[in-house]
Amino acid sequence: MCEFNHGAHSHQTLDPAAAEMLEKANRENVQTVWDRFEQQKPQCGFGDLGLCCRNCLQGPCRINPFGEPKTAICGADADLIVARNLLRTIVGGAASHADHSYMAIHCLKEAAEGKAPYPLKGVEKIQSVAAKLGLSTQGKTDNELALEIAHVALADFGSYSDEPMKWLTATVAPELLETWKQLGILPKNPDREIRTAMHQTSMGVDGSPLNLLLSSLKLGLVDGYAGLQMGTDVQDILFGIPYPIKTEANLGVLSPDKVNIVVHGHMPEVSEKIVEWAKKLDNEAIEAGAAGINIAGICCSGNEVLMRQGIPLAGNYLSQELAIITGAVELMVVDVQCFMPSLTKVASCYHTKVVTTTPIGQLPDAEHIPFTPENADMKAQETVRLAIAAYAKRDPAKVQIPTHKSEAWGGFSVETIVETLAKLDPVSPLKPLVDNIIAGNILGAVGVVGCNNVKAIQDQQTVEMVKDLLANNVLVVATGCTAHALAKYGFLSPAGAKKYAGSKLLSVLTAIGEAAGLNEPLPPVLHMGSCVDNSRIGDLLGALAGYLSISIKDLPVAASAPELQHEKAVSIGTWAVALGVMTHVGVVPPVLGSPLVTKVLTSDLEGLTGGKFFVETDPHLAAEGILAHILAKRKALGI
Ligand code: MSK
Repeated sequence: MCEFNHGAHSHQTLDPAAAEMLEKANRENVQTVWDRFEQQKPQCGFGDLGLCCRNCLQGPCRINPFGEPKTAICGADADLIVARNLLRTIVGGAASHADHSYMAIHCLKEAAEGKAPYPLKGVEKIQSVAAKLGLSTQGKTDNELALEIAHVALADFGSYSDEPMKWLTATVAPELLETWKQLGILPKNPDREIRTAMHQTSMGVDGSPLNLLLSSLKLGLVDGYAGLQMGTDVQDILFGIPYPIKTEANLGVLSPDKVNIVVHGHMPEVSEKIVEWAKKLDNEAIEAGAAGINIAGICCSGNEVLMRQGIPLAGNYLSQELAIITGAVELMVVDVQCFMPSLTKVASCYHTKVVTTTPIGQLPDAEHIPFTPENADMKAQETVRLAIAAYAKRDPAKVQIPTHKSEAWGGFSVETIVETLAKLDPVSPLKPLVDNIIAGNILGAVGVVGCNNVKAIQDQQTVEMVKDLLANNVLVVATGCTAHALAKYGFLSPAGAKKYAGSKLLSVLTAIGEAAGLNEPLPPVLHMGSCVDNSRIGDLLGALAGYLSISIKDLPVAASAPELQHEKAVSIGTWAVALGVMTHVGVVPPVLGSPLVTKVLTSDLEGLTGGKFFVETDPHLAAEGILAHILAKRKALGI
């Protein structure tokens, strides 16, 4: 199986641990994502520009940006094709997040009814979500209230009325609701919006690029509220609100003498149970000759169990194959989203078992262990025991674990941030933060989120841009694989504050750290969680805008996805733009084939929502653009 002949090409990563594993892959003839990227070159120019249409069987059609043909067989021009393709991309992202959220709601319902073995750990969140939804809490047990919350969520998915989603209207400020109402983009039942958008983009329906772009904004809101917000709220009820917790990041967290299990994907329903049963079955691993069981995370399953349990991060999206190439991973368990179909092929070169767990996320050569909320204990035990059994098959000659790992802090939920600030001002916790923004000690804040993309050097755009932002006293919050990237280079540690933060920002981080009793600064980048946890950033922005009685669009803030790859990153970005946030992307999305769509996204949208996209692949120029935006917002506020 392992007979890939690597051609001469340089592997593209900033991460020394990843580089070490790529050399090992070369020696052992294992193909990786970087090799497959080489094989795809040159990538299709029509696809790159968004000018290819496959929406009917007369096609595929393509538009020539430099001549003829200027229309597809049906008459669709470049603007229409690009706008339709963009909406379908956002539908893909919104559907992923809404389905993720739906799975969590199902689990909450089963747990609250006593049918699934998940004790509800987020009791404070039950109260705050119930209050947000306007539910009476009197005389109700936590389980009764949680069940009612699950029913409100399910009612949004089952609604056939023309009212907008309850979860959305309960979350956002009236002024934002009014903006979205005027634009006609308030989503109703999320499933219906996803269906309608697929219909709208099918052959012979919507011929208006501008109407399709408005629907893109609407689907961004579907992602934001049926996916991110609902998903985070429900997961916090099930698994607890995250609080600051210390861990380590990079491939060096894998253990040379323990059974290594890597959790990968997005669903904490699976990864939390694996962590629970790994602890309970540690003795069985010792009986099998190992020193115990070590769990590490990849992608957002990793973020979920880091945020609540301090499980270390093995790596981000582009490192998933590399974890197996260490030869030290007994088992990788995946659930949904972001796991490469190549995993089983890489695993076949080693002793690693790959386990799939959901009906929609299967791999032909993997072991399928179907998890449900009801059988999760049994299936988690089965999975952990499979890993223990695999330990005996580990080949010491093939084991090479990089030594690289860094200290990293996670768990910065909004609740935690407010609680920490309350140490400085118990009456008005946001005041110290806002005062420091007004005084210029914190110039602004940027949410840096998203993935790795093989088109960019792994982690480089993220690291270089964030360095520039921090040096200019901009506070950074991070989620997803970007948080992993920053964790690897020390940005999520107190030492990172001294190394990377500008002097004014450092003094604020030090003051907050001391007030919180840490005796050291807060990390300069606050890890707020997984992809769905981007809702926490939205909540923080809403709270700051509310405190100042201004709109989110007027805050000196921005968002950035320097290395995005997934459709979800595009739909999250669209939600951020709908909120009024300028959103940088460091990989050019396939829209440049339409001057109209490009202009609307990067300019005209600002007149509608206050937000827009900013495309820049150079990390230093990206930081410059973001800083200019923050300074302009400060000037407009008179600060
Ligand atoms: S896992 S969507 S590669 S952040 Fe959320 Fe990472 Fe992007 Fe997947």
